[in-house]
Amino acid sequence: MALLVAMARHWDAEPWLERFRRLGGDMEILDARKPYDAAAVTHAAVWKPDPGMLAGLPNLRAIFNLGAGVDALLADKTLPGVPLYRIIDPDLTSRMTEWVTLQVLFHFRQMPDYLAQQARAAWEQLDQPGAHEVRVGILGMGVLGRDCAEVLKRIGFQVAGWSRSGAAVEGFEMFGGADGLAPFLARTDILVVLLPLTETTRGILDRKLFAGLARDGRLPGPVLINAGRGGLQVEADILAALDDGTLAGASIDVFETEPLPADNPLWPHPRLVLTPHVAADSTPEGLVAGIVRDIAAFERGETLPNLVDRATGY
Ligand code: NDP
Ligand code: OXD
Repeated sequence: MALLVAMARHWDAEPWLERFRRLGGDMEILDARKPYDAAAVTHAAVWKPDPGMLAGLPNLRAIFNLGAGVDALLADKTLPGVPLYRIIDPDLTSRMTEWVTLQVLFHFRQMPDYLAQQARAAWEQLDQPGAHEVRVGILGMGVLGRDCAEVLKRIGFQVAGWSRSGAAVEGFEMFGGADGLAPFLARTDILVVLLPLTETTRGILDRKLFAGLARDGRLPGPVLINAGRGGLQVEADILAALDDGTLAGASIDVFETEPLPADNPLWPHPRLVLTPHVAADSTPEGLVAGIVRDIAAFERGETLPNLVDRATGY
């Protein structure tokens, strides 16, 4: 067996190769940046490899994506039809929950206002609602959304979720599909977005959706938190909604164009918190052991929970 490790040029491949070599047992580890025998490759571990690269591997048996989202990979129309697996891993999940909880609390505890007050040395104590008075809605109640929901509920927020199926998630009010979106938004003060980018979800975060968020809550206005994908959001609509008060604030980790150009008007907005697609980093320390286990389980013919459904695109 030989595992080809291929990733976007801005990723440092060395620590991944080193860890796969250390933990990969008998598996030969091939570096996609150097010449290799394409016919020898049986498995591939990839993050945004050059389009077309995987099509040239005649004996490829499975692809392991080094992240949770597979939108970039599925955009390659030459991608071989072998089983494609994504990351489901406690390390990635807890990183996302840290980021989402940080952003929810940042807005809930009015940090944009306090930072502005600090800048002008102003001592003003703002009215602070309790967490139990604030409704968080998680758009995309999958592996990551559910973990965030648990932690936010533990803090005291009223948490509900929206998913494609609307399937029950124990302990949470769930909404499903197109019909469930309006009632879900109408009960949401802080909207956390953890959807995959698919043909159905592209551009979903637009002016119409923002206008549907609750306006009868204890916060000055609705808040948007997006760590899903930049393609979910219409950035001009976010700016317009922040400017006219449809949104009171936002935290965004993912963008239509990454890296976000320095002259993008999102950067300087005072009600926006921006981070450079770091909500939940994939790290070799966190993920390689799990991928090696997955490859072994795949070879034993086991069913893995992280198999991507090519029909739905996630
Ligand atoms: P999952 O596949 O576990 O969950 C996806 C959720 O979205 C499911 O609840 C699914 O519904 C729902 N969903 C999908 N399509 C629709 C739709 N059309 N309408 C309504 N709901 C929909 O994914 P993860 O939780 O593991 O990851 C979510 C995304 O987070 C990734 O795809 C990736 O884009 C992003 N991500 C971002 C990172 C970052 O650093 N910023 C890091 C890691 C991931 P159902 O339950 O019915 O299937
Ligand atoms: C992912 C990401 O999908 O880091 O894992 O964006």
